[in-house]
Amino acid sequence: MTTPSLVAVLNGPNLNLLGERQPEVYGHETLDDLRDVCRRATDRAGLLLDFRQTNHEGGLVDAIHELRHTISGLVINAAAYTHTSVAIRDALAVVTAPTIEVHLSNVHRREPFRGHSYLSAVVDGVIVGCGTQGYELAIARIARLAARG
Ligand code: CA2
Repeated sequence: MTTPSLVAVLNGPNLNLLGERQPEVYGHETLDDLRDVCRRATDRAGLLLDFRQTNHEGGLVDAIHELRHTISGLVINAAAYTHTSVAIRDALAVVTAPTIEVHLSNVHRREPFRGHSYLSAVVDGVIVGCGTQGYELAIARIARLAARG
């Protein structure tokens, strides 16, 4: 029997506050709820989940380095670092597994600075404005791409 493939979901700064503030932007679900959403999605797809959140840029870079050889797919919401971080972009650029950038909110309907991502050019897909369902969609996409080999 083969071991199921691993999908990592990485969340950046302040996403630990989900559900506590700005529900009109980010919804009512908490980070634990988001983990459950991702767990159900990976279970459905027959994949294993590694779900993390950090408030630190280097923490995201370290996690990408640690995971890059063992994952079959990566979902990343780098939160505010999306709009600032060349370091996270450079780390993602060496990941060979399918990688999907996700944002809960529609970043293009918000302040202009949120419309630019340093990450989008080095990932395989981008999902914005679909709330926590965006993570489900990203995991389904990774399952499809991983099955193609
Ligand atoms: O829409 C997204 O998922 C974002 O990545 C969320 C980031 C924001 O900087 C990006 O532009 C778009 C912010 C995450 C902060 O989340 C909070 C949740 C509740 C209360 C306060 C912040």
